[in-house]
Amino acid sequence: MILLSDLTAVKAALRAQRIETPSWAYANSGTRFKVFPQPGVPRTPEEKIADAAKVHELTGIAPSVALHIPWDRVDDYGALTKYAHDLGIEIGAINTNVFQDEDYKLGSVTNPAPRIRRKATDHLLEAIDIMDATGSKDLKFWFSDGINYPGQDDLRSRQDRLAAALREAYDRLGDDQRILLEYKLFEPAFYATDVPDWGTSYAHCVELGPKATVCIDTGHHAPGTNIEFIVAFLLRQGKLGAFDFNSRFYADDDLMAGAADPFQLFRIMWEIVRADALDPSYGINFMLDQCHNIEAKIPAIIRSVLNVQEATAKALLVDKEALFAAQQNGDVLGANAVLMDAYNTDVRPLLAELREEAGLDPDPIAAYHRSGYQEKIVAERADGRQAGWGA
Ligand code: LRH
Ligand code: MN
Ligand code: MN
Repeated sequence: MILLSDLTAVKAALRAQRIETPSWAYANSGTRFKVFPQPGVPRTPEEKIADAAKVHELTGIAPSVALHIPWDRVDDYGALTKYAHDLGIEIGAINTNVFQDEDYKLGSVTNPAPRIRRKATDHLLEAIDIMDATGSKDLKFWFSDGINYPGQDDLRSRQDRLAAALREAYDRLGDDQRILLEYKLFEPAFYATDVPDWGTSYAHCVELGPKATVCIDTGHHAPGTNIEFIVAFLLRQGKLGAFDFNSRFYADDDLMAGAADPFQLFRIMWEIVRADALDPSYGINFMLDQCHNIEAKIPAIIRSVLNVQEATAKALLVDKEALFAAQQNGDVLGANAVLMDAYNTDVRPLLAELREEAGLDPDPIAAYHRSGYQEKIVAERADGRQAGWGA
């Protein structure tokens, strides 16, 4: 039973919610088999930011964009930041890329060759310079490092090399900057990955200190993994820094958040709400990390933002008192019913009302289609220089 006074609090929490969109989701992408280019896709980091600004304008809750270096490399990051600010956008997490260079065949920061480790670590440090220039607070690391065959390299030495590179980057961080260390079960390495799971990431973050936290990419686990348990555990330890939200049916599918398993997204957001960790002041960066290979990109990103918002609204509707009482009483079915009642609530009318109250269109996707933006970018960006993964 939701009281009117509770609804005011739910709406306030939803108004404060922030979701960060990834620059690379606006660009062309594909599987390793084929990239299907789309007309109107951005050619430059500026155009990716302009698209992100459109998503924010229509949803009201996506005011920052994550960059990926070198995909978003520019000469003047100060100018790029000013360009973003003029459109109402902040520069979010700076993602490093040590996975697309010939030199990194046997690893980047864990490579057996000192010269290559140096090159990779220098890239991590370069990303901190970019943070200084853009005002970004989050430095995100994902290492593709790993090995394909037993015996190929020494597992333990690779952990030592990883720790050394992380330490060097950590020591270079400013006071209000932090590291987000992302893990992934496998791919591109198939036998052993150097940061394969949350435990490895967590242990390195603890060793580094308070400015290092774990990033959970929802597509990076073995099938059946209970991700909300990881969320609850890391929150309790104060070590959850960020999410890369996306959906998966098989492996790292990078589909729209909330598309494959909206119930899982709700369970994750419930742990966030349970810990009072939704508000931006808590410090969790709720990012998307997706690729829209066959569907229209901007509408897909809007859909993803709305899916996260819907899961959050449902989590905020959980009747906490009833839930905790049922748990205390050992009422297994009652407790489960409280959670399911919230999940089964249709929150779309509530969110439409919230948007109208904020002066937004109640249906952001319809508003996008009516806006003429897609036709405009298709006409303006028609010279075939579209950006993609690696551009
Ligand atoms: C790795 C990953 C990581 C990268 C992004 C492009 O699979 O999730 O976050 O930076 O994809
Ligand atoms: Mn990711
Ligand atoms: Mn991924």
